[in-house]
Amino acid sequence: MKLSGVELRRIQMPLVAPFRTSFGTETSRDVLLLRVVTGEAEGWGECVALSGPLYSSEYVDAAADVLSRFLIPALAAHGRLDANAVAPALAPFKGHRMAKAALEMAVLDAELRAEGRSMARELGAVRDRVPCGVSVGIMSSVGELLDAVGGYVDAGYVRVKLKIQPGWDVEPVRAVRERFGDDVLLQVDANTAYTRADTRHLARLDPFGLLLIEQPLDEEDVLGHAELAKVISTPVCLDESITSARAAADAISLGACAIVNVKPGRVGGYLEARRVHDVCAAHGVPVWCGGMLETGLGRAANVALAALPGFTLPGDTSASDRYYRTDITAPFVLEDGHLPVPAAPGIGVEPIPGELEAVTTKTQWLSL
Ligand code: NPQ
Ligand code: MG
Repeated sequence: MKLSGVELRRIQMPLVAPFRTSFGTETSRDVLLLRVVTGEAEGWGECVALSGPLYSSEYVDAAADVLSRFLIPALAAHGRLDANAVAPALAPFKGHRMAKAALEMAVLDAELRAEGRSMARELGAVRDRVPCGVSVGIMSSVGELLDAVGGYVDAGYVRVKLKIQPGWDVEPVRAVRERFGDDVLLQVDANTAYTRADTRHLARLDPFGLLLIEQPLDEEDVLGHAELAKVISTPVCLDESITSARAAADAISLGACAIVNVKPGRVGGYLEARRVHDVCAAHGVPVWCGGMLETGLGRAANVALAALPGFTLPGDTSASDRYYRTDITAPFVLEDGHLPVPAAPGIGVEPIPGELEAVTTKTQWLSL
């Protein structure tokens, strides 16, 4: 493929309700989209970086900057190109995995559309629908949390994940177990809010039969997770620490995780995400697909990834209306707790022009 240009488009999507995690509260999602234009087709990429460097070191303005000043010009210098060549072409630039992932996603989408192949087929999907979980933010009271969880259970979500932090952990978990019973698949996500000194406290979650505890400790404290895993009975799952397939292999070898959350943006793209899946499968480690409050574009690609055979746990691939009243694509709607895997060429969905325009705050065209 020959690239003719890339459009960077910033959109602002209001959330249906504030989303609170251990690192902060968001009421709106500031997203960077890429549209790659080639001689044969166009492709869409979505950058999952947040407005501030709170989940990881990346943030949207930095992603737009590194894309326009370094990553896109480096691709342009390559001449003819396919999606497999994107990561090697960008490898001289350190870090910025979410920015790289967005660019690779857009090139992959364009390539697959040109060839009439779906992302699901390309990645190796073995299912045409995937079971869905939901991530439930920190609330101001347990009563409010129980109402929220009740709504999601009624909507059909097959798994519930509670965001936790010191002061909001044992009590909400106990309350959800008491109200909804032992059969609900329940897990927690701390987004690095604890330290090794909290080991005894985290062991208090053991009696609740959680599926997993996600990223209790610092992103760089892989050894700490291995030490913690020896003491607590809840399986440890890593999110922030897993930045590549190699990081996944190392963490598994160290005994730092029994389960891995796969997020394509965090590892530099869907092709590396598939390698994380492969490494985990080779070690018998179950994986599930994480979420970054994607629009329908990123959601479509995530659902395709979640259809791979090693994704044996329900992911954070929720329906569009979990986060957005109006999505920029046709909405993903929960059917019997599942989302359908798009089968059309590329990511299988496209923005609705009017909806996209309505949320756009800025566009920039880079001619190549
Ligand atoms: C996680 N996602 O697994 C992330 C964190 C995350 C679905 O829990 C705005 C505010 C956007 C908070 C994107 C889920 C966010 C956000 C992702 C948190 O750790
Ligand atoms: Mg997480």
